[in-house]
Amino acid sequence: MEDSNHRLGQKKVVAVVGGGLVGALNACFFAKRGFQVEVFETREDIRNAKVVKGRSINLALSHRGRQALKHVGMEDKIVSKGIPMNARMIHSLSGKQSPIPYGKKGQYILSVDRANLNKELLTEAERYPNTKLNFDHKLQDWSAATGLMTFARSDGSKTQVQADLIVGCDGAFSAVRKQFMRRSRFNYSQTYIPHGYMELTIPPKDGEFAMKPNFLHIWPRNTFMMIALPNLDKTFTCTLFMPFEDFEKITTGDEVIEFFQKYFPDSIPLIGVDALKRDYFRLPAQAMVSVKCSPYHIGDKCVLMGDAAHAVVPFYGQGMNAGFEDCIVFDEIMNQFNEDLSAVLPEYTRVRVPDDHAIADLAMYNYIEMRAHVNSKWFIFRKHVDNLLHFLMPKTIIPLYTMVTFTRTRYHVAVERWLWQNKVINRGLLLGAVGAVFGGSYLLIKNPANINKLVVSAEKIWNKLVALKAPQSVGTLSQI
Ligand code: FAD
Ligand code: EGU
Repeated sequence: MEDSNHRLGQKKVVAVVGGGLVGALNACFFAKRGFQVEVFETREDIRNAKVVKGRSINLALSHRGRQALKHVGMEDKIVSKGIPMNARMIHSLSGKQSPIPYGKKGQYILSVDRANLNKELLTEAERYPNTKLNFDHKLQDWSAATGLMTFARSDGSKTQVQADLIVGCDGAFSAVRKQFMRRSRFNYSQTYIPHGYMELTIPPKDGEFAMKPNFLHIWPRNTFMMIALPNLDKTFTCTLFMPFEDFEKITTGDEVIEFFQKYFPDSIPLIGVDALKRDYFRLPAQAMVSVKCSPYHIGDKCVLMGDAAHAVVPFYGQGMNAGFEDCIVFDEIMNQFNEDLSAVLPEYTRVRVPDDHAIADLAMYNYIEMRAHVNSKWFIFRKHVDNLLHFLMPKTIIPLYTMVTFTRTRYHVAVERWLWQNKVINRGLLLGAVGAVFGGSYLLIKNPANINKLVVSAEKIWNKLVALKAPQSVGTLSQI
C-alpha cells in the first residue's frame, strides 16, 4: 500500500488479457483489491452471442475451483446451477453399469456449464465500478519494457493501452506468452497427444434424463474412451476420445454406427442413430495440448495464469480448477507481500510452478495409463483395491484423486505422498507374499495331509473378495 500510486489515491491499472474462465475470475480478484481493472477479450461479449463456440460444453468443478469462487463470493451462485456427480458410472461393453462413489456421502464434483460460468463471472467482474470489460480486443503484441499493448479490432483498427501489470489469461495459445518466448532462460514445452476429442449429445428421453443424472458416466475402452456429464436441460454431453488416426478412418454414417456398435453399443439408442450419423461429421475432432513453462512472470510487469501458463490434458478434470487455484495462490501472495509486485511476481513463480507442473504431469500420466490398459473391468477393480486400502489404513493411504479433487493439498505434495504410499503398499505386498510362502510351507511341513483344506479356504477368501466387489462398497480410490 506504500507505493506512490496509492499515496495519490490512485490504484494501479491491471490489464487482464483474456475474458475466459480464468481471466473473468481474476478480474474479480483484482477488482476486489481496488485495482483499476481492464479486461481485454478477443471475442464479442458471449452474453449477447447466440452460439458460443468454445472448447467443451460442460466441465467438472471440484474443490479447488469452488474455493476460488468462494473468495469472490460466487460459490453458491455457481454451485446452485451445477449438477452434483456423487460417483462415476462405469459402462461395460455388455451395457452393465457399475457405480463407484467419489467418496463419502456429500463428497461430489459438479457438472457446470462452461458458457454460463463464463457469463456469470463476467457479470460479477462488471459489478465492480473499477472494472471495465473490453470485448473485440485481440492482443497482438506488447512491450515488456514499457507495458504498452497493441490490440486489433474486428473493423481493422488498432488501439494501444498502457498498464502497470499485465495478467496473461489468454489460454493455451497465449499471445502474452509470446514475449516470454523471446527471452533468455525461459523454459517452454508443448506436447500434442495423438488423441482428439469430439462432443456428442444425449437428448432427454420422455422429458427426463436418459441416464442417471448424478454420475460422471465413463465408457473406458483402452485406446477409446467416452465420458458423459449431465446438463441442466436434461441432456448429457458425451466426449469421445480417440486417436486422430481412428477418427479419420471413419468416413461414412454407417461406419460410425458400426464403430459405436463395436465399442459403445449401449450409447447408440441414447444418442440416436440419425443424430449420431449427423453429429459425428459436424465438427472435426479437436486437438489436446499440454503446455509447461517457467518462469510465469517478467519483472514486476507481467504474469501468466490458467491455460496460458499451463495447459493440461483433460484426464484429471483439473485444467480449470488449477487455473482458478492460481488466482487464490496469487491473491494469498499479494497479502503476504503487501501488493509489492516486484516481490509478489517472483514468489508466485517460485510457489506455483512446481504445482502446475505436477498436475500437468499427472494428467499426462493418467492419459497414458488409461489408453494403455484401462477397460471397464480394470477401472472397477483398481478403484475397489484403492477403496479397500483406504478402508484398512484410512490415515496412511489416501487415494490420489481424493487429494487432487477434494482437497487443496499442493499438487506436488499430493504426487510425493502418492509415491510414498505406493512404496508402503509394495512393501506390504512383498511382506505379505514372503509371509504367505513361509507360513504356507510351515503348515504343509507340519500337516501335509491338510493341503485340501488350504485350497478350500483359499477359495472361500476368493469368494468373499468377489462379494466385496459388489457396487455400493464405501469410499474411494485411485490409480497406482
Ligand atoms: P480459456 O478458457 O482458453 O480462455 C482464454 C480466453 O482468452 C478466451 O476467451 C479467448 O478468446 C481469449 N483470448 C485468446 N487469445 C487472446 C488475445 N490474443 N487477446 C485477447 N483475448 C484472447 N477443466 C476442468 O477443471 N474440469 C474439466 O472437467 C475439464 N474438462 C475439459 C474437457 C476438455 C475436452 C478440454 C479441452 C478441457 C477441459 N478442461 C477442464 C480444461 C479447461 O477447459 C481449461 O483449463 C480452462 O478453460 C482454462 O481457462 P482459461 O481462462 O485459462 O483459458
Ligand atoms: C475428462 C473429460 C475418470 C471431463 C480421470 C476419473 C474428464 C472430465 C478420472 C471431461 C476418468 C478420468 C477425475 C475426476 C474427471 C475419475 C479424476 C475427467 C472430468 C482420475 C468434459 N476426472 N474428469 N480422475 O476418477 O480424478 O472419475 O470433459 F475417466 S473428474 Cl480420465 Cl474426480
